Order: sequence, then C-alpha cells, then structure tokens
Amino acid sequence: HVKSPNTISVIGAPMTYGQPFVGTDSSPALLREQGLLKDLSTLGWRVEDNPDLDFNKICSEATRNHPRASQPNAKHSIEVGAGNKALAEIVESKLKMGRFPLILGGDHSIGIGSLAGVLRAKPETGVIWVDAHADLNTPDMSESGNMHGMPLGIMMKELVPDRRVIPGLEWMEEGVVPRLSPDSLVYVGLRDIDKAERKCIRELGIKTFTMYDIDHLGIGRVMDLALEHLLSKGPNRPIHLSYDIDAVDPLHAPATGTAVRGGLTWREAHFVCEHVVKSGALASAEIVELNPTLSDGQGASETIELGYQLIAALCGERIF
Ligand code: NNH
Ligand code: MN
Ligand code: MN
Ligand code: MN
Repeated sequence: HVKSPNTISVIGAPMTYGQPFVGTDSSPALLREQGLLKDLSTLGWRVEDNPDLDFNKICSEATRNHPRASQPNAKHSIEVGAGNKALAEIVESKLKMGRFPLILGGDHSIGIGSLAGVLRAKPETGVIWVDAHADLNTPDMSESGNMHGMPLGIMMKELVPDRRVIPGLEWMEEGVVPRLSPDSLVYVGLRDIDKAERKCIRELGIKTFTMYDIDHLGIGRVMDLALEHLLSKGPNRPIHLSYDIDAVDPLHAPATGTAVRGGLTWREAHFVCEHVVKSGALASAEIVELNPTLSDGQGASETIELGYQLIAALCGERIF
C-alpha cells in the first residue's frame, strides 16, 4: 500500500455557490477553532495550513469578466467553475509535493476541483463517495440546477462529453483535466437518488452501497468490499475520500442543507474513516456540506463536533 505522506496540507474551500444557502462557508474556520491543527500534529502529522481560498474575490471577478452568463440548469456555474479552478491548482500542487491534502468545504460542488486536482496529480486514484446523495447529475438531468448535486456527473465523460459548454468550466478541457472512470468510484450511504441518477448508476455499473446494503451486510463488510473493488485494480492505488456530512443520520448531523433520515450511525460514520485509513491507501480527503446556520445552536455545534471527529478519524485517530 501507498505510504501515507507525513505532511498534511489543510485547504479551506468555503464554497456556497453550489447550493441555495449561505453558511457552508463558515465551517473551515469553525473546524480550525476547535483545535484542528494542534490535534493533527498530536496525531503525528507535520501540519501545513493554507489561507482559505478567497472565493468572494475569485468568484465575483469571474462573473464580472465572463462573456457568458450562468444558466438556471447549472446555477452560479461561473462562480463554481472559477472557484474550483483555483482549488484544483492547489490540490494538484500539494499532492505533487508529496503532501496529504485535507480539503475543508464548503458545499459539495468543490468535488469538481478536488477531483480535477487529484486526478491531474494521480490519474490512477480511486474515489470513495460517502453521501446520502449520488451527486451524479448533469445540467441536463438535474431537477434542482444546484451544482453540489453534479460533481461526479461533470467528471464522467459518459455523462458530460464536453465540459466547456458549461459557462465557467472552460478550463476543463479534454486531455488537460482527466476524467473519472465509473469503475474508479464507490458509493457508500446513498438513500436519496434522483430518477435520472438511478438510471446512470445502473448503466455505468457504478459500485454502490446504499443504506439498504449497510443494513444487510453491516458497515464492516461494506467497507471491505468497497476497498476491495478499488484496490483489486492496483494494490498501490491512491484513494480519495469525499465525505458529505449528510451521509450521517440527521440525529447527529442536523446542520446541513439536504438532511435525509435513515443515515449512518455515529459509529458507522467513524468506522468508514477508520477503515479507509487502515488500508494505507488514503491519499487525499474532503469533508463537505456542514452548515451551522441551518440548525439551532446545539444542532450546529453537534454537527461541527461530528465533522471534527470524522476528520480526526481519517487522519489516523483510533479507539485503540
Ligand atoms: N440530488 C439532489 C440535486 O441534485 C440533491 C443533492 N444534494 C446534496 N448532494 N446534498 O449531496 O439537487
Ligand atoms: Mn454530496
Ligand atoms: Mn448529500
Ligand atoms: Mn444475505
């Protein structure tokens, strides 16, 4: 297995434009305030922190200068596109320096930039997508037009053959920004899949472990099978973990934009991280969709606390 690099590079990506609410931009700062950097160094990492990407500046400049306008079927695509171009650049460069990028969202539209950067640095990467949702929409398929539901659709050649037709994504030129192959992705925790996504998951044959499968097999077996699916194609393959906090049951993570009942328990949520780390293949990770403004004070602090604990787990904290 890949040896984990010993420097972690914390990247704040306070994106809000992929969904309708403000508030997803506050979580990088709140996670740091909990003592994240200090705890990472206690876990044995050399810690490099980066200033949060300045999406206020990057995104407003982009809309001012763009010759086209965003459209209702891909809302704020110019802002989302410009922000993710910047994110892709920093993620790529940190990976090429041998660092472990830990990306703090932001809404899940940052998956576009994370994956673009990860795949440019390490094209053989396999992805574990932990989420209540499939995030496989395209502008043509989406029922909401919100781009946090589209990062995986946009990365797949089978679904968006030319990404440059979407205003803001002109930088995602073929051959310059790689694609994610459907067999390099595994879903964990799904329970709210749009009709068109369902069809695509089937047709593309994406490995999917829904909440039904977790109930049936248990989270231990599910994570073994998920890792086996990715690592059988190369035991040294790097893994990117994309963790949407709404995968967890709203009992523990109420402060998120699209909460869905029947999610991961507190322990299942942690086990996902602990078990991926144990494989030795984890090379990059992101945590997204924490929105402390969408709950009361207690719900907000419980959600941030959970996000914090999940980051600690994916950075190597274990029970024993
Ligand atoms: N599938 C819905 C959409 O595309 C909801 C997406 N919401 C998410 N995704 N939080 O993880 O609009
Ligand atoms: Mn998501
Ligand atoms: Mn989700
Ligand atoms: Mn059975």
